[in-house]
Amino acid sequence: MRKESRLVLALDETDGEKALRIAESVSGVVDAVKINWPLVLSEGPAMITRLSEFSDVICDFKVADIPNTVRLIVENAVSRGASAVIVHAFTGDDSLQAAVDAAGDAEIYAVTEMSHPGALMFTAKHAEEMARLGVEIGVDGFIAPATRPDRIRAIREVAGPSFKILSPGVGAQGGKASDAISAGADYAIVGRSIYGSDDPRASAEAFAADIRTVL
Ligand code: OMP
Repeated sequence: MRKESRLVLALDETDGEKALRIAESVSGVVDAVKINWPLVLSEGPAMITRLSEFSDVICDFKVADIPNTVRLIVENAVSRGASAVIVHAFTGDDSLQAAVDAAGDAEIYAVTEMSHPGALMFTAKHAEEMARLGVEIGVDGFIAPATRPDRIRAIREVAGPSFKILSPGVGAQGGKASDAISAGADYAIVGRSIYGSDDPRASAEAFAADIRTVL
């Protein structure tokens, strides 16, 4: 995955043509496009392939299942052009291992602590343990919350320098991209504040400029 602007677009727009227009308009400004169930359920998994023609595509399916089902989902996403797949780590070692084995040359990112307030109930309490498991199994990186930069620091401490950290929760959820990068994230993930704005490219450029202030 390219590492220039350190910005990933979370394309949760559900109108397929609009989603493609936005992705094209920000290409060159963002390093990758992340898609999630809203777009895939409304427009079909062919969106993975269409978007992969002009960007690295991260399939944020937050896979949380038994190893065989994890394998089937990851293989399918990668065969359609995904460069990376996001999976939950709380499923444990065998499911996480299945994801890594199925990914081949694609990357696996494991969710540690989620960015929303409810994450404090369960995922936050085990975030470091999940990061340690990810390191042992050999995932490519972790998802850690821009809404709590101190928690990005904690995950970075466990993961060390060679694992990537992608950080959502910027903009609409209240986090700041430059704070996430300063705390140790490699990339900030931004959704509504870019795809929901009147000028997605200008908005993406503004986030990229904010990130540059701390590089
Ligand atoms: P916005 O809040 O619109 O910027 O979108 C954030 C994106 O990141 C959405 O696609 C979320 O599903 C995703 N996300 C989080 O917001 N919090 C997390 O803890 C994890 C993710 C994710 O895995 O990408």
